[in-house]
Parts: sequence; structure tokens; C-alpha cells
Amino acid sequence: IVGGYKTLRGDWPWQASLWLRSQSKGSQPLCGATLINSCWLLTAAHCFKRFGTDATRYVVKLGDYHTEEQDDFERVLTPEHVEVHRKYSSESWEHDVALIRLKGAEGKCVSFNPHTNAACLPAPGSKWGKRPASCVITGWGMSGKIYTEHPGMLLQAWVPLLPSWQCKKRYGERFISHSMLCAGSMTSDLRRHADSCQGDSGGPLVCQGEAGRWVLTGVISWGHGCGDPSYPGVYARVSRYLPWIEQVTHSTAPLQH
Ligand code: 4AZ
Repeated sequence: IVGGYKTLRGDWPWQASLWLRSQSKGSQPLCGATLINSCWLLTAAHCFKRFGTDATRYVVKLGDYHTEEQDDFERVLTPEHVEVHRKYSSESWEHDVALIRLKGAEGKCVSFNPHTNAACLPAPGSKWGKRPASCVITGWGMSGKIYTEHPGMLLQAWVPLLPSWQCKKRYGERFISHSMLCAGSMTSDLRRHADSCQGDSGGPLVCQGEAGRWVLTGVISWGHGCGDPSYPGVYARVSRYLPWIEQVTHSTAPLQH
């Protein structure tokens, strides 16, 4: 997260991280992810591009705050299954979504506590309307302008959603599909330009809906650089994937809560 702020422990209890399991060097951080119910996380498809979709190669951390320190509520779990969207394209970044199933009986993989909880999914057919909604991105990714700083603790940043046309004007019409959304202020204030960055991918963009609920609206996906006001961050539009999420997770209960 570039141009962001420190979070407090437990602020964003659905934030998870995906790591490559490694015996010799300790695990290696790969991506962010979001807990959407007791057994499933939503992340980006491109997180599995390098090391494949064999679930046993990865670990998922929940309730974490400081990546280098042992936190009281931190839990390390082994995924049982990785499902990458079958139409994901590494060339166009289209359908950059994947689901991770945790081990355990359906609905009983992890117990929730103040540091581990699921994010709400958008209600089917919900729209944010014409007004730009302000949303929050969180992650342990790069924080510096030249992408070298690792903050250690979870960072957050407010980012406004942008109309598609504004984003298409920057990246070109054909690069921004209906399944993507863009976020980030387009001011020329370079000092604190909030954006997601390398290492944040797969993590959440949440927007506060009615009744103050945080709704998982985007999955951090791609962008040209980080924190450049000319190039907003691009996110997978979660509302487009509700049928897919429902199908893969075999959830019969309503997914939003
Ligand atoms: C990345 O490399 C990445 N500024 C993620 C998000 C953005 C750029 C790059 C958006 O994972």
C-alpha cells in the first residue's frame, strides 16, 4: 500500500495472506487474500501463476498484523484446494480471481474472533450508483515510491472508485473490461497518493455499504506502477463473480450476511 496508514490490530479481520511454503528458508509472502466465509478465501488468479495451483505448496495466514513478528491471534493454515477462474487470462488480466478452500468441515474451517472474520459479499444486483464511493484497500505490499519498503504491519488507504470511462482514458478502452473496476484519486498531489502495490494483489478493496457494513467490492489486481495519479489501480469487480463464487463454494446459504 502506497500513501497509506498503519492499521490497528483487528481493524480488518478478513485480511489474509498467501505464502509459498518453503522448508529451507521459511515461507515466502506472495499475495493478499480475503476471508469470505469460514472455509473460503477470495484472492487473485495471478497469485498462482508462478508456482501453480497445488494447494499443498501454500500456507494461508489469518489474524495477522505484523509479518515479521508472532502475533497473538495469528493462525497459519494449509489450503485444501485452489480454484483459479477458468477464463483468467495472464495477458489481459481478465478474470483475475481465485478461490482458496481451507481444510475442515463445510462452514467449520476457522472459528471467528475479533481478529478473524469474513467480509460481506455484495448483494446480488447491487450498484454503487453514480456517486463515487470511498473505499479502503489493505495489505502488506510495497509502501515506497520506488517499491522497496516493506512496512511489516498491515497498512490501509482510502481510495475513491473511479468511473470506468476515466480509467479507460488512461489505460485504453480495450484494457479495462466490465469485470474490472478502477480506484484511486486522480489529483496531482504526489505526496500522498494512495494506491495498492506489488504484494497487495489478491487482497481486498472494501466499500462501506448501507448500515455501515464493509462489502468486498474489489480484488487487488494490477496497475501501471503504484501511486502514479495518471494510472489508477485496477481491481477485479467482485459483483461480477457472485455466481462463480456460489458455484465453486457450493454454498446453498445466501453468501451475503
Ligand atoms: C502488483 O504488482 C501490483 N497500483 C498490484 C497493484 C497495482 C500495481 C501492481 C496497482 O501486484
